[in-house]
Amino acid sequence: MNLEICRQQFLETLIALDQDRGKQIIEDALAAKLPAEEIIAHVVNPAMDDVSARQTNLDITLSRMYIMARIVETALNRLLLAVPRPPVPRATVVIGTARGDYHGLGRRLVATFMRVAGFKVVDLGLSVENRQFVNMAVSVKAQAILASALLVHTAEELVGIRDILRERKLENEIKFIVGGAPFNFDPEFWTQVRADAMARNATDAVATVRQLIGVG
Ligand code: B12
Repeated sequence: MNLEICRQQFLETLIALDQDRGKQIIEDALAAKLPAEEIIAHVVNPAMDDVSARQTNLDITLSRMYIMARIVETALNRLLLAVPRPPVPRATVVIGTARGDYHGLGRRLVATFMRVAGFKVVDLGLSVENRQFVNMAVSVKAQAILASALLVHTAEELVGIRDILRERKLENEIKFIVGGAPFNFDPEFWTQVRADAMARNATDAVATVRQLIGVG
């Protein structure tokens, strides 16, 4: 078992909608001592990217997509238990998916990569109000808010986070970073929601947050 074989097998399993086999492939990969964070980065993430591209080309129906997403969720839940956590967090970030938006896989990948990179991550989950993002960031003294949106209209609403940060004079302490399909489709869109930055994927998210808040 290596990462490439594992990726191929996992993708075939998603296409075949075989939930039991999906679990087994992840167990086999962990048993073969492949590191959990590598499995996330080189197996689960690219398999999901492949599936997303097919869905965008309308090759996959929504009902099949639901089942695939559940296979990926199960894999992520298992792998998260195996990801090593650094003892002293570098900084704290709050992450969540925009209000009315129930796309969670990308957010969970970003959260995992941030944790692996040494950040404390407070994950508010799906459909988060703008005010909730800011209130939580203040209460845990977070240096950044990371907001995920996969639908154009939920992405547009994120501008409210900027308004609240401005109103409460928190713009110097809390950076605001966005990501998700609408921001990838239109590379200028993040400026419309007046974010401090966007990132295209989980690896770039880590680099962007590090740069913005000045953590090495
Ligand atoms: C899987 C999926 C679903 C699943 C979600 C399951 C789940 N548990 O998440 C289900 C089937 C439930 C679903 C439902 C719907 N979906 Co949908 N879905 C998708 C699909 C195919 C893939 C999304 C995904 O998981 N990608 C894989 C992950 C890993 O990638 P990602 O989310 O983009 O995240 C990466 C980056 O964007 C970035 N990132 C993400 N978040 C963040 C945050 C920050 C801060 C940063 C820095 C980076 C970052 O890093 C991530 C990791 O690399 C997309 C198509 C697409 N191309 O995106 C449509 C898509 C997003 N869905 C769409 C639609 C329309 C819907 C529905 C309205 C369909 C319907 N008629 O009911 C509902 C909406 C439900 C709701 N209110 O949220 C449209 C949105 C169109 C639009 N213009 O707004 C898309 C684009 C499909 C399409 N081609 O039309 N969907």
